[in-house]
Amino acid sequence: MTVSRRLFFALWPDDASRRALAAEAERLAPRCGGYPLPAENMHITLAFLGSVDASRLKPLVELARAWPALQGEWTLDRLGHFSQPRIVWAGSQTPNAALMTLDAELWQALSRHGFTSPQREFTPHVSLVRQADRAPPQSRLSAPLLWRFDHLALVESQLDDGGSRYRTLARRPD
Ligand code: 2AM
Repeated sequence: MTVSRRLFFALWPDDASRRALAAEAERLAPRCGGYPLPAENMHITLAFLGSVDASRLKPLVELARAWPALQGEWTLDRLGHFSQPRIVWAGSQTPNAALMTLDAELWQALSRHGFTSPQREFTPHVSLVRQADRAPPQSRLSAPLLWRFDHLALVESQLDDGGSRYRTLARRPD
């Protein structure tokens, strides 16, 4: 029997940023419908791999562990709404070159392991509210947030009764 795992590469913010994002999610959920995501789930997905056969996991763990040290910053200052997946998210007004480069480099490395990057453009975002029927009443985050990223993580997503649960399988640095 083949076992598959739902995998993605992501950046996780520090505790203070997570709490600030969770507070924003709590504030927005009643206005947009839907439910706020908890602080521990706040992240930005770089490369979503989807369902991956477990036999392909080892090179992904190695890739994550061998990734060069990261040092970048991202200012989150805007809110948005993806109407199809019904998500309210936080992101930035101006594209972040470091994040775009990191995403492109990651997909380049992943292509050597047979993974193909999606056709659609990468929109860096942190999901705040799921099943959101309405866009946020304003397009600005209530207070801009500076996120310093330094950890690339390979993460497994597991669905349970309470929603998605994320487990870090490898990260660099440890
Ligand atoms: P989302 O927050 O915008 O839904 C685990 O599911 C992570 O992978 C989430 O951050 C989720 O993004 C992202 N994700 C889920 N399905 C995806 C897809 N088809 N393409 C890109 N990212 C996806």
